[in-house]
Amino acid sequence: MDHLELVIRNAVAVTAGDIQRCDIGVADGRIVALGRDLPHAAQEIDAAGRYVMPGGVDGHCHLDQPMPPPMKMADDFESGTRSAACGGTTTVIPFAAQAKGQSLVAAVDDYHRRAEGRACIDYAFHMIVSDPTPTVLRDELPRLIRDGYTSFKVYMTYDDLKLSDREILDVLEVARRDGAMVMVHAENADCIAWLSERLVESGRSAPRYHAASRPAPVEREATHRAITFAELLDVPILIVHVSGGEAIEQIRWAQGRGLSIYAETCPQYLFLTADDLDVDGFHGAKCVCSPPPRDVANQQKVWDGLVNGTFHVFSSDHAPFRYDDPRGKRLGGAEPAFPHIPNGIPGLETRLPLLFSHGVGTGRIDLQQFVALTSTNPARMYGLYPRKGTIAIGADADLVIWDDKHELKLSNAQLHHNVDYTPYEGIRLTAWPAVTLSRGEVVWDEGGYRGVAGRGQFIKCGLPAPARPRPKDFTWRTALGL
Ligand code: DUC
Ligand code: ZN
Ligand code: ZN
Repeated sequence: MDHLELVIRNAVAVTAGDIQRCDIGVADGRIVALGRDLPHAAQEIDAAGRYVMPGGVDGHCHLDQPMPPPMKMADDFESGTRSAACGGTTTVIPFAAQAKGQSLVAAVDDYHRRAEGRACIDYAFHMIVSDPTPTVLRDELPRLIRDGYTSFKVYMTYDDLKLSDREILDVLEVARRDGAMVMVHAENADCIAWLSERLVESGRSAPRYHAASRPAPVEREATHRAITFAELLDVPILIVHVSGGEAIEQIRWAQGRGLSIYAETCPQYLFLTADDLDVDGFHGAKCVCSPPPRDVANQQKVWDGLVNGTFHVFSSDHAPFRYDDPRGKRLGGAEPAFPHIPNGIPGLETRLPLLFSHGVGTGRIDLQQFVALTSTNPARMYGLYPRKGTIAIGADADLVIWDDKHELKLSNAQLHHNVDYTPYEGIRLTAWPAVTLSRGEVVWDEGGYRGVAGRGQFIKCGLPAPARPRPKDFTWRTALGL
């Protein structure tokens, strides 16, 4: 056995596959031994029968993403990864976003500069493809996929990011050929523009009308359209931040037809409703995100989707903007009309404690489902498994020791992001990480944040696990040579 640098004793080690009592031995930042009565190590942590899980993998968060000035994200790689670590996440995958007219390689290079020396936990990159020029499709995208950037997001809305249907098909064709994973933001841009114009013209410009401008059918239609594109090209896609029952119906319909349609949801669709945008003053802006939170019946449908396997990943979609800030929610005035309010809410640090407390703690999901949704599946989906997302010999020692008897009322004062609010203020929790370890080093324990900016490493992604040989069984695919 390798010389052990750290042993975590008396763990109840939970993976997506099983639960076992064991000690966990670590050397060189990796798990090298699992068993009872491991030899003494220089550093020992007694987990005392607590659950020990793979660290969270947040497969959807936005950090220091370039924005049209003066808009600015509140968290960079330093504050964002600090906050993630304190909430039990040990790998983040934010987005290198291509601006229209920009080379995709330049966007990735710029994003590396933003991350360099700042992260305290490991990170990989997705890309956002907003300008799929012939050069991007032919040269840049294939090269970047080979170089470890194997997933990218396409938008069906937002003027500065959205692709036409034809462009989405072009991008899916590359993903199919090279085995990449495409994440889709599914909302119908024209419907949103039309509804927003009507609402503002009639004086309905308060934050609560953000929800009215993007009702469920707008998401349902785009979800169905994205599924149709994936079917045409026979390529897996992941529909991100699914907000409620109507989009879920489309996804289940597609999954029932045997299509490889994967789905993600986020805390805002379990813990917020449109009523949270409909509060006194301008405070509703704190919950402006897209798609918007729906109602209690839709929250239940999202819980059902987590329980019954419709959803594969549970991410934060952390998109941090300060509330009381002209670069944040008060962009362009003290109370801007809803179409000008930056979309997005913070959630990196609260993602795991919220789902553990209200999912596992209430018996809705079990411990293994929790690990699968928050760590193992995103690691698989984005080609980081088994280095990340599990407790196994050879895996990175990214581990969370949970305190599942930790009663608290959530308050922004206890969080470590750089945002001046949490949309989950006052929610009661029953669990919080006692210790977070990143490659065997403690980055959080009950005494506080222990990480160091710059210790986090960039990790290249392999090809996603869902990629599989494509059958040639339908005439239009055969005609296209797919
Ligand atoms: N919606 C997005 O599409 N991205 C970031 C945040 C949000 O609300
Ligand atoms: Zn999105
Ligand atoms: Zn997002």
